[in-house]
Amino acid sequence: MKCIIEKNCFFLKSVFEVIDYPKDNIDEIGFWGRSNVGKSSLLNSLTKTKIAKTSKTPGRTKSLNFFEVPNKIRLVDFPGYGFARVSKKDKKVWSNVITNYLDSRRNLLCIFLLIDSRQGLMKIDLEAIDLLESFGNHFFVVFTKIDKVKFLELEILINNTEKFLKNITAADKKIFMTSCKNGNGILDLKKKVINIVG
Ligand SMILES: Nc1nc2c(ncn2[C@@H]2O[C@H](COP(=O)(O)OP(=O)(O)OP(=O)(O)O)[C@@H](O)[C@H]2O)c(=O)[nH]1
Ligand SMILES: [Mg+2]
Repeated sequence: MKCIIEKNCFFLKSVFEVIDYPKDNIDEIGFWGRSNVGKSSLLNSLTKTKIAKTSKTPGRTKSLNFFEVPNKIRLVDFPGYGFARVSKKDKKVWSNVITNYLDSRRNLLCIFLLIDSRQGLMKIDLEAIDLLESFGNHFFVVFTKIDKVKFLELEILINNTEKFLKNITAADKKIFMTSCKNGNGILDLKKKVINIVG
């Protein structure tokens, strides 16, 4: 299969302020999820490069990082959430760059919302889903690190998540299961990206 996102995807820019978004309207796909869930690793696996910096230290990616396949698509690595929380009781206050991007970025096609398969949907993930739902951002749940979880547990995880997502209008029915460690599910996700890009 010829894959447009492999190899010819390059780092464009890191954006901390709304004013610095790329100005042209190339389509974009966002990769979002908790700190350390594996966003940058997944981007590297999809593009078969090492363009996105990965780290064992949560909260490494603080900006929106734009990666571009020239004239085709941009993959956007989001800052991870759930790392710096004001207090456990408070609702998450999303940064302006995230809410503005989700709310008003016209060329944003969809979001891949990454969930650690060892934990499943956590409260903070539900808050992220609330935000996506409120802005009407079409999103796919992508479970990561499935190499760390037993097959039976994965089945339960999928069933519970499918049930939950039934009531979320913005959520796609398709759930992806991935591992960057052994490559499981990466091709499936890549096909989806190619399909979305069209
Ligand atoms: N076992 C396993 N480890 C993984 C997988 N994907 C990522 N990791 C590890 O998880 C850690 C975090 O990965 P990153 O890709 O940096 O996570 P991130 O979501 O970009 O993190 P932030 O940028 O801090 O939000 C690294 O140590 C990765 O090697 C996977 O599929 N399986
Ligand atoms: Mg990262």
